[in-house]
Amino acid sequence: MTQLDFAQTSHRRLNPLTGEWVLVSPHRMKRPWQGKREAVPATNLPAHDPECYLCAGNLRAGGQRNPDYSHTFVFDNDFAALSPAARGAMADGLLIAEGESGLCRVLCFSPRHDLTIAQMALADIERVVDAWVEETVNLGSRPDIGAVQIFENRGEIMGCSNPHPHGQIWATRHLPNEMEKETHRQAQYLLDYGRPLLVDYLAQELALGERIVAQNAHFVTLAPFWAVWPFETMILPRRRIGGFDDLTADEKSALAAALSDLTRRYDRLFDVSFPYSMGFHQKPTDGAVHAEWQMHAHFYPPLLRSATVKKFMVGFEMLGSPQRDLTPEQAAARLREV
Ligand code: H2U
Ligand code: ZN
Repeated sequence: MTQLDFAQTSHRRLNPLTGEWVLVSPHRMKRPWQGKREAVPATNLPAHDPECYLCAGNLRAGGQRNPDYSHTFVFDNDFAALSPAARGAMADGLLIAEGESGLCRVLCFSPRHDLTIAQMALADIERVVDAWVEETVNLGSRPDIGAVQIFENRGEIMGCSNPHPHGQIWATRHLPNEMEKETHRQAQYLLDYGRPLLVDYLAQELALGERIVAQNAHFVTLAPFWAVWPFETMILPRRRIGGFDDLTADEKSALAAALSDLTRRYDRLFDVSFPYSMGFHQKPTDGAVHAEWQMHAHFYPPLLRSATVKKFMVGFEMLGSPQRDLTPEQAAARLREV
């Protein structure tokens, strides 16, 4: 094989978790930008906002009143995208559909309207991790739920409806597309090599070091080799952990610490409360063992070169393959240094 110069040559990289390729064009970062600039989010929020539907004691849009909670608070989404009762199916030639049952929950991370994970105390982030464990166990133990997807949309630019620190949990009967791809690819790898894919991947990255952002006793944060978004990262456990329900007390604390570390790095990168969509992939909750599954977090931040210039996924990205300019190695180095 001819040597490939990552920093100079356009190339494509394989995402082994999905089987999809990403186009990397490292020489393009220098191009001029006269396009859209985003607004920088407001930073002077009150600790309690009487108008906020997630603050303690307030009325929600659905008409219910939030309790006077002092740490985390979880409720059924008043405008849920899934209903537990959805049934039925249709198959008419190429027109195929089926009822998709499920539940949507909203998790307030803190009663403080003005905080983000980056600003929360470690002990309070640990309570968020505890809530994720509890939701995984409760939703996952239902016979009609096959997958528990935990996520957070952070910042207006990512479509977040409210600055109050919160995330969502959507639990579905079937595996959503990304979970389906990752389950299939991890299962095939375990069959072929006898070891979980992400355990091998982490070992390779730790040996190289260039894409590692941070690490603690139980978790490693890195810019994946196949990252699509400019500052995309993953948080990976060091040992094989299928899902939230497999975490030990030490690991829960270490996960909270990893989240705190990464979100603070992001905020320092462009000196702005950093927007992203993040979420955890974990083993399906269909009752099977899923020895192939290694739980992990994906962070997908939209910002490219400053607090106001966003990466657009349009044109070739929509019709062909995703494409990136900055290399994951350059992104990891910048996140390591801040
Ligand atoms: P996002 O900001 O990530 O969109 O999440 C907010 C969710 O909260 C959203 O799904 C729900 C919305 O349906 N919500 C309620 O359940 N009750 C409310 O009073 C307002 C918003
Ligand atoms: Zn609030």
